[in-house]
Amino acid sequence: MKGLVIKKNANLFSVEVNGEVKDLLPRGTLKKDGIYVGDVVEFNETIEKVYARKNLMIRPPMANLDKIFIVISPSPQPDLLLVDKMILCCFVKGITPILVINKEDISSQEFLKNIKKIYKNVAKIIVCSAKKQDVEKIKSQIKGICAFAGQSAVGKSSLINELLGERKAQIGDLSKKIERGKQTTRMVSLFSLGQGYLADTAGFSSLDVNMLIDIQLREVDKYYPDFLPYLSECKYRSCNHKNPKECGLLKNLDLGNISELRYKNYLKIIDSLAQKKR
Ligand SMILES: Nc1nc2c(ncn2[C@@H]2O[C@H](COP(=O)(O)OP(=O)(O)OP(=O)(O)O)[C@@H](O)[C@H]2O)c(=O)[nH]1
Ligand SMILES: [Mg+2]
Ligand SMILES: [Zn+2]
Repeated sequence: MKGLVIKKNANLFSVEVNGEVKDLLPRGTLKKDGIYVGDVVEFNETIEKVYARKNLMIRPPMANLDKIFIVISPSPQPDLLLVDKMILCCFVKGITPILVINKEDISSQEFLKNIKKIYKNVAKIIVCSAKKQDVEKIKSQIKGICAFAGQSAVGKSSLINELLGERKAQIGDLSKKIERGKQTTRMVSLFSLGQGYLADTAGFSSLDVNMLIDIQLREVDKYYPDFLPYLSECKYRSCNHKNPKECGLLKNLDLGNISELRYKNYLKIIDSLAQKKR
């Protein structure tokens, strides 16, 4: 039978099939380190094999992510370079990024307008407030396997708590108890929600550019949906987007079709990737 791994606890895996959950061990030849939450597995009495993955994240350890909700807020002020790195990482891994502006209750119109202007051609944008229990717009976007990301204190845990309600509260108590006993690695669980699953972890608070190391520097611009329509205007296919005489991006930056911030962050990301490759 085919099922979805929704929890990993030491060597035991919770596998869901048709709404039913079975706790299973991997068969002898299968390494437990080779099975992740989010994996689709074949099983009988034990887990027999792992089906091919769409993607894999190491921290938090999860496979087959479909969507990441990247959370920002007016306070703490957003680190938009981090946001751009996360968005790039999503596109490279085939994950749909959704930009969530939390703390609407303390957001100025100017702040909202500014963020929408920068990201309107990049990702879907949701404005919400965990404090006002206004999370329906997120819930309706949950499809497939979803997780949250974002810098500290933007409200990821508050949003997850709001979405999971009592189910999350129980988990919180449990993990605290375990931690007091002995040191534990952070567990990831998937909760069935909306039309998909939500990971109970808010573990993507920073992002390692090492994850992007394998992509060619010349390919990075293809993962910018806001740049894509203008790339054909560059004189050379291998344009480094720095020479105003030959670059279509710079031309459209001047025309106001491309965000200056997105462009500047793009150059920073390219530079840091180039340094890592050296
Ligand atoms: N005004 C306002 N405050 C909020 C809202 N959501 C969360 N907060 C507050 O923001 C602070 C941080 O929230 P957390 O949910 O802990 O943030 P986090 O993103 O999980 O932070 P880390 O776990 O450190 O990554 C808390 O004091 C929350 O009460 C909101 O919608 N409006
Ligand atoms: Mg948190
Ligand atoms: Zn160019």
